[in-house]
Amino acid sequence: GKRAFIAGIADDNGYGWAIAKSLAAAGAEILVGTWVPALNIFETSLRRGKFDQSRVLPDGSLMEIKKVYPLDAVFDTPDDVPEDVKANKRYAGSSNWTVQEAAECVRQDFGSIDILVHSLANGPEARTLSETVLQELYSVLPDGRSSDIFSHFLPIMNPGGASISLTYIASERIIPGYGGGMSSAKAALESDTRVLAFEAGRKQNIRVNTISAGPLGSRAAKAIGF
Ligand code: ZID
Repeated sequence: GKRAFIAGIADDNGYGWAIAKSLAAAGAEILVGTWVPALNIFETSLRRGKFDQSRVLPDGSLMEIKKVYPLDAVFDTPDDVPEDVKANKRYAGSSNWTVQEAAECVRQDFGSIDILVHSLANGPEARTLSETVLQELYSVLPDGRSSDIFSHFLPIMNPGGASISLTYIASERIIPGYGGGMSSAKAALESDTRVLAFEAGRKQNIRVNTISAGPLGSRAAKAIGF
């Protein structure tokens, strides 16, 4: 079977969860990358069965998540993490959550993956962090980090594998309300996708695509009033 790593699941309402379910239904093994501050509640909810109803697959079985990795895609390597984030209570309890370290942990645990899913958006949780951290977050939106995620996970991807991310038509057309860096982050994501598809396709026979998604009442969508 195939092994998939899905970055960007912290509840059962978003695209990441739905994609994970489709992959699980098709027989893939599911690994998940969850935003560090949301990790505790996500794992607790999973363990307590809060998501059991939405874990049901078409054959009646429940989707198994093989392992949940803490991840903060804003930070490429440990050197990129500012002191106030390191000291933040919600981060100090977890380790190895930069993109580079998460990819290395997956490699140590499982060797390789076949499918990489980038389903990151800017969570409303960001608003509860300090102003300084907030500024850092807005200057490097997770959407804009797709090439970092890709460059660290590509080396552990098997030839013939595939990567997808989620984009939005606001990259090309004016969608009122979809501003503040979000439309340009999607434009960057689409541009990165084209370049990465060319490079990774030639070097490693890996497909790179982004899907322009329709509206879904996820946490991120509600946070921006969509
Ligand atoms: P979600 O909140 O379920 O998923 C985003 C995840 O990213 C959450 O689990 C966060 O915790 C996590 N996250 C945030 N920051 C970080 C970080 N630094 N490190 C690690 N994880 C982090 O929301 P979702 O499922 O809506 O978002 C998934 C992807 O779909 C995002 O790239 C969206 O931009 C994209 N997308 C969503 C929608 C939508 O409607 N939900 C649309 C298009 C694209 C869209 O906005 N008409 C109007 C609007 C839209 C489409 C049509």
